[in-house]
Amino acid sequence: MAELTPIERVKNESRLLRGTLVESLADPLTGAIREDDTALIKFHGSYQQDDRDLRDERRRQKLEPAYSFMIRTRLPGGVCTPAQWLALDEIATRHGNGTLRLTTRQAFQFHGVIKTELKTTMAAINATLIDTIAACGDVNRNVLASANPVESGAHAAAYEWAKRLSEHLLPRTRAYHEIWLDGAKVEGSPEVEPIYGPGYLPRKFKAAIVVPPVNDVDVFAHDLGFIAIIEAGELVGFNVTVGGGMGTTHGEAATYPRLADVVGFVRPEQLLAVAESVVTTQRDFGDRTNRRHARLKYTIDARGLDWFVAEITRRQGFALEPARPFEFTTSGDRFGWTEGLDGRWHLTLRIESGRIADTASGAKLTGLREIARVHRGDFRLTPNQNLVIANVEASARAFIDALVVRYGLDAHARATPVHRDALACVALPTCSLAMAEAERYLPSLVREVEARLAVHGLREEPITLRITGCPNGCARPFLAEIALVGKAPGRYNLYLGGDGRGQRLNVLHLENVDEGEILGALDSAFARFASEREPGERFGDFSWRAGLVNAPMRAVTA
Ligand code: SRM
Ligand code: SF4
Repeated sequence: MAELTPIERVKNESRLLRGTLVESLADPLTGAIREDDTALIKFHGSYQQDDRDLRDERRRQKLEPAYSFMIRTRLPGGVCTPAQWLALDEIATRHGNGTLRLTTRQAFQFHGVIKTELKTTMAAINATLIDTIAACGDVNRNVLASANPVESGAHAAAYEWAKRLSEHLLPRTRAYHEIWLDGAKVEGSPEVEPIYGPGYLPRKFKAAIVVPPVNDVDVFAHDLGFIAIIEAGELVGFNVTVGGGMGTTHGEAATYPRLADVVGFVRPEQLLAVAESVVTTQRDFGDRTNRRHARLKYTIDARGLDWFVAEITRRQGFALEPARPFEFTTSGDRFGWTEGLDGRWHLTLRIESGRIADTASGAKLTGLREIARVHRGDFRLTPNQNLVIANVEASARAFIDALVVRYGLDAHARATPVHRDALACVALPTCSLAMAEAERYLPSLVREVEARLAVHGLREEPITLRITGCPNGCARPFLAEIALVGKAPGRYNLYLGGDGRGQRLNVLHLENVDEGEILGALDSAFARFASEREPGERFGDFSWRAGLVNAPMRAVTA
């Protein structure tokens, strides 16, 4: 029988995620923590990283790498108050690298926190009533919900269900409170993890709730998804999706992105039971011998979808009803102002790569601080690294608009569609897995792509462009119409053919190419698209019809 991966031992021997984290933090001789603890700290919402820009120089100077920690919050549905925003801003400025990073999973990330400040920072985040439990690790991660949740009853319900789902699947160990908040040690009867058990899950697990017609959460990229079904204006339940995921490894055909399958319909009151049966099935049958084969998508493909549905039915004690019709028209965010049913307003801002900082191109951190000081509604992080200033009274709109312009936060009104919708993962210098640049490369890449589009009269064409520094897929690149996936410094795989609705995977078009080759290929594709497209046809659809991509099509049909 194949051996379990080393991380399984670490989890099982960790006394429910405690390990030797306390000792690691207290060790003054290094800026790092012990190796086993680097796996455990993820469950608490943090990753040990080192500044890759400085690696070679520090090696030459015989210094240990410039270690620091990334901290990620758990923020179901991405909602926080202005008071929380101000507190998080202060934490980023005081303990981090002076930036707030909005992620593709509606959370905040802090980068650059050094070990000696880690505990204070974790406690400071917790004091804002936002925690970091299970933001990373082999557990259910931050639960996504369609943004603009107060726009209709269904959006508000989706947000409430995202919070309940996140709470329901939260680890029960008190380790987080003990280690970071000096909580009392648990005495007496041993703690249990009723859903996860001591080995937690074989791998990360991700869930999302979406309200059609905008597939802003990319629901088919998730292990578990719920598509809200609204009939006569009422939320009657959800279609359930299982087995989505993006991560792949270059050159390993046994790893692949997979779109989730729609397996049935449930009533709202059945949602938590279904989620629990999916999670425990993955807990018991997921592959714990190979982390590259451990996500739910591989469990389903190894045993078959019918087996999987029968197993969750047995566990939850009821059958799913047949899936109901649904339709997605776009993925991504809706920018600018929208009015909610209650007469309050929501402004979606474009935040490039989710990075909020004061730089030469604008004082965005300061600007949002000024807005948070006067804003009486809330903030909502979108699943596309953008930000909604939500629940604004009509009378406050002009004031907010003035601040948005003053601090250069009005990119949503100025940027081309391709720029507005583009996503890039963090990549260098903090991500230890990056093979190429992504976030830092996006601005110049977009400028070059825009220039090619303009030549062919396509400047205002909505096209989804996503770039990641490696094939793990953190910006969900395999759903984009154009995707660059990092292979080596300055070299990428180029994918074409997503559908702009998050229902079709793209296909490898060129392998291991540099910027010149990428832009050359896009230029000729745009030229053909401009002259041969059918009315209203999207670039991704044209890529298939024109034979720019040629492979079995993998798409979800409603
Ligand atoms: Fe991710 C690992 C950043 C969303 C798939 N991801 C990482 C790490 C932690 C690198 C590491 O393990 O050392 C990156 C930290 C970079 C840094 O310096 O901050 C990282 N992932 C991100 C974020 C910040 C990207 C962003 O630019 O916004 C996103 C944080 C989300 C959050 O708040 O929780 C982020 N990651 C995603 C997504 C998109 C999603 O979830 O909707 C995916 C693809 C969906 C999926 O999971 O299939 C994703 N990240 C991965 C993977 C590949 C997993 C796999 O199944 O193979 C890894 C690597 C791993 O787990 O081994 C990874
Ligand atoms: Fe890092 Fe790769 Fe994720 Fe980008 S896609 S953040 S390079 S793990």
